[in-house]
Amino acid sequence: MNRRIIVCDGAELARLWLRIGAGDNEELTWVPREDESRARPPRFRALQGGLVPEAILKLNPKEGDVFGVGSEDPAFIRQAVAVLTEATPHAPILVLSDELEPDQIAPQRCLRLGRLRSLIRDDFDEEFDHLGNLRRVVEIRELLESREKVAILLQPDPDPDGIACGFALRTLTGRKSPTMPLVSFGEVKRPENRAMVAALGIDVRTLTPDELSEFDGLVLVDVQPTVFGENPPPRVLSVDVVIDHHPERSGYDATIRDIRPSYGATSTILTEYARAVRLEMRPKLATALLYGIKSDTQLLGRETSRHDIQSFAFLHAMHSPALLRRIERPALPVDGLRALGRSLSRTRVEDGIHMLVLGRVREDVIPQVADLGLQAEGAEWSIAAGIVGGDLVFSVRNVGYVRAAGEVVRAVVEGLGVGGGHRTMAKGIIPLKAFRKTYGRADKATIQKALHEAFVRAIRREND
Ligand SMILES: [Mn+2]
Repeated sequence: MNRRIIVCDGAELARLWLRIGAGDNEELTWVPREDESRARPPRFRALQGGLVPEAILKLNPKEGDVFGVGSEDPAFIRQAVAVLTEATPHAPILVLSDELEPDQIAPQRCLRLGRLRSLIRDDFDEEFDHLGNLRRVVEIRELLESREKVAILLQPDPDPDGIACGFALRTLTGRKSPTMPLVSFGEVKRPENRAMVAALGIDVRTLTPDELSEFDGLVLVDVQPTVFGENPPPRVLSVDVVIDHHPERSGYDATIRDIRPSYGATSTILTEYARAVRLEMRPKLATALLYGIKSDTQLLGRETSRHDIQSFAFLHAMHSPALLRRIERPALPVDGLRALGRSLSRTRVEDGIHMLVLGRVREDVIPQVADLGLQAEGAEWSIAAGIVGGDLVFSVRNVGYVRAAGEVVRAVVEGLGVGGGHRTMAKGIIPLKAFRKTYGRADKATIQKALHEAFVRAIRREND
């Protein structure tokens, strides 16, 4: 193993080095200051003859060894660097000092300056952050402990962030669904969100505001009470716990509120809770929270904080890739594949647009086909369209360096339906009735032509 040769300036620093755990591969040396000669720190040896090249050569430095120099005295550091460079011209040197400024030392081929204080300080700060989160969890647990039945209320049409947080909070309080169900005033609608609850086996019960009276505890995650309209039910106005990352709202009471608008996802808050109490993070929970962060931040794109990135990294090591794939790539039904096949047999890329019109399909097939369509050579835009119930539904993807997909889709559906999205992903819905009124019919050829022209117009309009 390559050695680290450590040179400490004085006994104080040498003792600090021991305190924080000197490594087995470290050769520990120190240079006593005046009147320190008898205070040799254990395991350290004094540089024989002081800080001179001969003393370094006596340590028998080999190719591959590296040096660490710790001191708060710029003169000592300059001398040490000069001595080390003379003894072993190519050895890398790490200088650890809080006092030295980079311009106080001559440029070296392979030298890095580290701050001893911040190296230790950052760890302290992180521990105190964990402690703050631990306090939250303790408070929440104590508050809910004596309650028989607690509702975890999500926003209507719950999204992955909310679902993951409900699941995490229930795990953190040691409860199961009978005494702490996830509830919502509206059902889980979006196909990707349905895929998530199906893959994870999480139940979200739809109930009316009146039905909240059967609970003696109420927690809101990823949502705040005043979201529920002008006159939210009284039970919602007075809640036990609110955990959210949306901007803080007023006009409601909560015994505990933890609102962190700088966070990209509430799942990040729950991940920090879990870490603070050293919760055993099972793959299923890790996957849910990871997907919560991923979908709320558009894969760490918009509105992402360092907290989100740290939590994402933590969860990534523990999640189940197979489970995540099942959520993001739900199994395609055979008739959906046949519809794709028919559409692919006539496919072409025109004006950088690759459009696949599928006819009547299950809704979750459409976004997956849109993902696939973008792989066509020459495609800057991919559009997959299908008929779901009484609507024409289409998913849009683009390569990212063109106009924002959300804006283009809004222009396409203007006056006809609803739509929107982000930079590279968007979705539009046009009721077939409205489509027929404008274009006469709603067969595949008409849809293909109408959407193509509308997209060309919208993309060009955006470019003006
Ligand atoms: Mn959220």
